[in-house]
Amino acid sequence: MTILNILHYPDPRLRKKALPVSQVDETVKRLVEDMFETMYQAPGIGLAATQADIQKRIIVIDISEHKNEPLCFINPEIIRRDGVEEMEEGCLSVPGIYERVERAEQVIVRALDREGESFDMQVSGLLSACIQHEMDHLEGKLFVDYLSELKRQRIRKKMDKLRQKMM
Ligand code: GNR
Ligand code: NI
Repeated sequence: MTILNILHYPDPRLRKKALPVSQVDETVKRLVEDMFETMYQAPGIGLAATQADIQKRIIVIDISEHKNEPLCFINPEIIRRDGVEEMEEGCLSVPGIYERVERAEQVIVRALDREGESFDMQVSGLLSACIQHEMDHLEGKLFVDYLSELKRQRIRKKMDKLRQKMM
C-alpha cells in the first residue's frame, strides 16, 4: 500500500477534470486501497482521486467515528437532489481553512462500488455534503470557489505563507 501525495490549493492540477473509469480492474482496486490509506492517515473523511493528481472518477469516504465504515464511489452521479443546507466544510487540499458552504440537503447518488457493482444510495447531512464536495473535486472545483473573492484571496495568502514555512 502507498500513501499518496495530496495536492494543495492553488495547485493548477486540482483543476483537471477526472475521466470515467471504464473497468474496475486490479489497478483501480489497488488505487482505491491506496486512497483509503491516504484518507485515513491524513486524516480526512473523504478523498477524491483528483487530490492525488489522478484523473479518474473515484472517491472514498468514511464519516464514521471509528473509521470502520469505508464507502467507495466510482463514476458517481447525482440522480436526485432535494432541499438546501449550509454546512461547515474543510478540505485536505486547503489545510486549516473551514468555511460554511451551501449544498443540496439530500441527494441520491448512483455509482459503482469497489467490486464494480452499481448501487444507489440516499444520503443527507454530513455524508451528503461530503459526497457533493468530493464530486466537485472530480470536476476540478474546490469549496473555496463558493466563497467571495476577498475570502479566497486571504486563503491564497495563508497558503503561500504555509508553503514558505514548509520550504
Ligand atoms: O476531511 C474533510 N472534511 C470535510 C468536512 C465537511 C465537508 C467535506 C469534507 S471533505 C474533507 C476531506 C477532503 O478534502 N475531501 O476532498
Ligand atoms: Ni476536499
